[in-house]
Formats: sequence, C-alpha cells, structure tokens
Amino acid sequence: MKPHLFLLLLIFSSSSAQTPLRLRMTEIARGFTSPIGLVSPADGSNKLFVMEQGGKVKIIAENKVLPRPFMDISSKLDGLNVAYSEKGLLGMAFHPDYKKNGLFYVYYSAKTKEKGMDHKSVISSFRVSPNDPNLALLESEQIIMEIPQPESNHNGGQLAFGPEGYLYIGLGDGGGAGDDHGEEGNGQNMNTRLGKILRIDVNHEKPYEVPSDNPFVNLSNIKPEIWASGLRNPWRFSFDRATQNLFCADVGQNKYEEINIIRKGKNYGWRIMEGNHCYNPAQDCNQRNLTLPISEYDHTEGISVIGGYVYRGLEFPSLHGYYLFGDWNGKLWYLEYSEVSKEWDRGPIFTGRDNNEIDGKINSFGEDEAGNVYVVTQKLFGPKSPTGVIYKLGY
Ligand SMILES: [Ca+2]
Repeated sequence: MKPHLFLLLLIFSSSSAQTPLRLRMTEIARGFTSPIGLVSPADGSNKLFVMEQGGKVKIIAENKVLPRPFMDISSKLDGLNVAYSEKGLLGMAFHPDYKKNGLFYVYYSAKTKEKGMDHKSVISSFRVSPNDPNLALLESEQIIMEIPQPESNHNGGQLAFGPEGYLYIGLGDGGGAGDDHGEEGNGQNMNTRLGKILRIDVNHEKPYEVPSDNPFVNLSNIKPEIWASGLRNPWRFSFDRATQNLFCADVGQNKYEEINIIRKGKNYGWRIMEGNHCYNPAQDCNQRNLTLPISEYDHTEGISVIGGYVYRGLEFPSLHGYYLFGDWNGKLWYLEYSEVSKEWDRGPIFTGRDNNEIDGKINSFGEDEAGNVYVVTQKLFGPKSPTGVIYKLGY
C-alpha cells in the first residue's frame, strides 16, 4: 500500500470512530441491594453515602460498609418491588454547608390519597445527629415539596446543589408512555413541575423560596420553580466542577437516549422530540425554541442512559474534561469536546473486557470530594438481592 493512501485510511478511520478510553474499575464495596446513587458529604471525612432504592442509606468509610445504616426511610415509602419499580428512595444531596449545619436532602416516593394519583414525590430535608456523624435523625424531617405522580414510573429523582448554592431537582414526565397526560403532555406544559428541572432556594426559614433570577418568575400559568423544561425522565444530572455546566442524561422512549447541557429557561424538546428526532408528531414537528442534545445514541446500543460526571479529580489529570457515563445495560462511554468540530464526540470506555460492557447493570454514578468518579452497579434484581457493587474509575 502506498504510504499516502495508508495515511488517508488512518485519518478516515480515526474520524469515524472515537478512540476507546481504557480505564480500570476498582471495587470499593459490595453487598448493596438495589443501590441507586452515591454521594459525598464534602466534609473532609472521605466518607461515601450509598442510597438503596428500598430506603436505606449506607456509609462507606475507609473502603468498609458500616454495619448500621446512616438512615432507613423504608417505612415512609410507597410500596415497591425493587426488582422492577421506579419508585423508592431516588436521590440525595448534602447541603454545601453540611459540615456546619448537618443538613441533607432526599427525594423519595410516598403514598398519596389524592384521587387518580399513583403516589407522590417528596423532597425533604433531614439533619445528622449532633452526637453521631454516622446517624441521621429521622424526626428532623422537614418536607420541602410534594409532587403528585399520576403513574408509577418516570420519577426523575436527582438532587444536586448548583455552584451558587441553590437546589436543583429532576422530575420525569409523570410516566406511562409517550407523555400522554393532558393535551400537550407534561414535558411541554409549563403549569406543571413534571418533566422539568427545578431550581429552588432552601436557605430560608420557610420550606423554600424561588430564586428571583429563575427564568419564569411572576408569569401566569408557569410554575416559577422551573429552570428547564421538555424532559422525559432526567434520572441523573451533575455539575461540571470546572465549567459549572449542568450535564443531564434524559432517558428516551422507544429509540433514542440523550445527553443535554441544561441552560436557564431552555426547552429540551420532549414530547415533541425524542433526541434529535420528531416524536409527536412523528414528522415535521415544530422545533422552534427547542434545544437539542449534545449527544445521542439509539436502542441498538443501549436502553436507558445513566448520567455520570465530568472528571475533575487530581489523581488522573489526563482524564480532565471527559464526561464519563453509561447505559443501564452495562455499557460505559465518554464524551469529549472537540475544539475543531465544536461538538461532543462519544467513544467507548473499556475496563478490561473485550468490549465496553461491564459485568452487571449500571444504576448510577457518583463523585467523591476529591473528584473521583464511581460506578454504581447491580447484577441481579429483587428485594433480597444484595448484588450491588461500587467501583472507582481510573487508570
Ligand atoms: Ca430532548
């Protein structure tokens, strides 16, 4: 082969498929039952808190799971079978001043008596015991927000504090399929908090206040808590510590999974669009004022996108700027911003197997105080199936 032809082929092949990222998954702890998240209190303790869907929060300290849970709110939950339910304890975030005020926030699914509703989403604050840093005070609960849920699925569940200290909450479209509640569905209905990312200020005596710089304050028929709209099931989102970009993985309907960068007041398209494609109507949909994802893949590759983190840890500087994420089916990917194309390119993450799939399902990702990124996995599902394993990602 002539050298210049070989060079041409090389250029062609490198532009059509992103280079695999070869990382190592180091097991940190195992034995969790339906683990659905991992958060750090960022208090200098290096402890990790693992949420189990059934209502327990367990502490990993020095790579060991403490025998007594930090918290158990299973009695507060609406009935669920963790083998298939999307309800339960779904999210948790520590207050930025947790070390001083002991406050943290959880998102869970509770029973409701409201007619026509399946359950309600509850966002509450709790306090850690002043006498025991490894024990939450259940009686300290203050309910911040309750949102009626018409169906059992698509509940979102992510909680995260933004760099400015406000609390962001991810809510799905109310569930069922195709967002068929009401005339236009919930994602596009600005008079419901379903299908949105909310932004609230919890640093006040009353449960919460709406920040005055939210995009839709003082408008009739628009919920002022809304930060962004048009989402289907924003199961996991995170802030990039360096750029403060809010990366949100929105789980798709039948065909497309997507990653978005969430900006103030933007509409991310659901149910008009699924990813970059018209959904309802299926053709010639009106895309005006809609913000398209930075990346999508179809259901030949995955089934439910699981949002991760932009790596900003100190341990692996060459990983900086990579958005690490996956799919529930066990596949791991990265996104990398190209200064040339001004787009985010997606490539596979290999972790020892001959493909980018792990041995198990991916439920969530987590990040510790130092910026290390963790994968929250599970092999078998069921109320008594402690097959959850937490891995750290790195070289
Ligand atoms: Ca979208």
